[in-house]
Amino acid sequence: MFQKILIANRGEIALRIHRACREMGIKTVAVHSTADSNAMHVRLADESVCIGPPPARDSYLNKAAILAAATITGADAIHPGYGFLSENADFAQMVEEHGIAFIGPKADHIRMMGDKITAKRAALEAGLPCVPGSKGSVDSEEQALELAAEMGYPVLIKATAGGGGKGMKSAESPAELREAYRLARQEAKAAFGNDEVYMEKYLQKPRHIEIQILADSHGNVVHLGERDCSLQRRHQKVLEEAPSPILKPEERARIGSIACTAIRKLGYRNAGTLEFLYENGEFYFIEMNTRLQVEHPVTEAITGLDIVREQIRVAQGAELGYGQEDIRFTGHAVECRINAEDPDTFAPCPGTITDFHTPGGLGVRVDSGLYSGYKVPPTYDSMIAKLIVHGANRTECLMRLRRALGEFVIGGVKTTIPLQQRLVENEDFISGDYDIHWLEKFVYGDKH
Ligand code: MV4
Repeated sequence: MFQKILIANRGEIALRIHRACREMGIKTVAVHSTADSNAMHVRLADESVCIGPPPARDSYLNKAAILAAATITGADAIHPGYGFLSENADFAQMVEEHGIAFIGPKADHIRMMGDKITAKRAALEAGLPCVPGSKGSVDSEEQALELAAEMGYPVLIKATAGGGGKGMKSAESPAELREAYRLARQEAKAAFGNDEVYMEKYLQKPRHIEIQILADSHGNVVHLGERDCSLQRRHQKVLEEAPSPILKPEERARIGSIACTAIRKLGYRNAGTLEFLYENGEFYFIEMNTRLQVEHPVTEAITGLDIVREQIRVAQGAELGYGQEDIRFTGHAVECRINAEDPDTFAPCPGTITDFHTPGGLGVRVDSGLYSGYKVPPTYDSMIAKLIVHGANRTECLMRLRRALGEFVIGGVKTTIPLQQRLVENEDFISGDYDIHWLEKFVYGDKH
């Protein structure tokens, strides 16, 4: 059993992980940059170690400094959270080689899913439905043109090392494809130092639906249903909900069962998320995330499970101890991401928090490292809080969400709360009628 866990992250997720550890009677070590000396997770942790200056590459991405901190504090395990080193296979491997448990999957699984071509190949072999496309990489413009002619337009060129939309270009004609192919490779090279690309049929109005799974090291796998993450702006999720307002129970059971079978075949351990595009009643696998995700609390709300606790348990070698039939889905949950940004221009807005009053009451959860007097540093991601609301059904959930957003007071910095307030009053959103492009139009276009 783990006695002490080092939390290799910052902000709300470091605090979230600390809370699970504290409830389990596990001591915590916070690591932090010089910009985060006064952070809430550092204050609450049993021990803390400063690992470097503000830039992430010198602190939260500094593998040697984090390993040294784990060694000197005698931590048994490292929880990487999300972002930073959470999907870095070399780090996971280094940690394990030092006799410290990595609270995540095996390095080989991180590596496999990090490369989108090997991920898709593995997914296909494990029986997941994928978007039609190239078998592997597309290595020349001629090959791209030939394949597109067979598949039919529109097509999409994606970076193998990608994710997050970088190195992704669509094309509706051969002329566009020549340009898209060149640009995608160029962008991928610049962003990832790897210009390998592949091709898919371009789905024009899908939803982004992801399936949360939990797997132990004994071959037990369950799914915790889906999250609808279609409301994104520039590949940043803004609001997520579970269950998806458009999925039927039979569809959930079918894709959930396919997902569990695939995860079992892969021999995967840890929490994980299978990302799908959903269009015209069909699921198409696109990527797998091998980490805890920002939006995990909506799944926790509807299942009553503590996903971080489950991650820690399975990393210790414990069995899940329950089967799919024991997972009950109750009600509806929504998460609003609250960023320190101008709600109109999205320009980051760091600064000192002068007031902080969080909403409360039945079905309301706020995950945030903020407090009155805290200084939001300019160095990191601008997400400063998550508001998660649960209700008996979607209507109740949205009424409660409007009430909770109205109670939220964050003074001293601009936040995206006003944008979230407009969103939850919108007719299309209320009826659940949105796809992955809808939010961009809402923010910039004709949906005000
Ligand atoms: C796609 C797609 C349409 N067709 N693949 C964007 C990021 C990357 N993770 C996958 N992405 C997409 N892949 C095919 N074959 C459209 C997107 C996409 C998207 C996906 C999910 C949520 C928001 C999005 C916004 C733009 C494009």
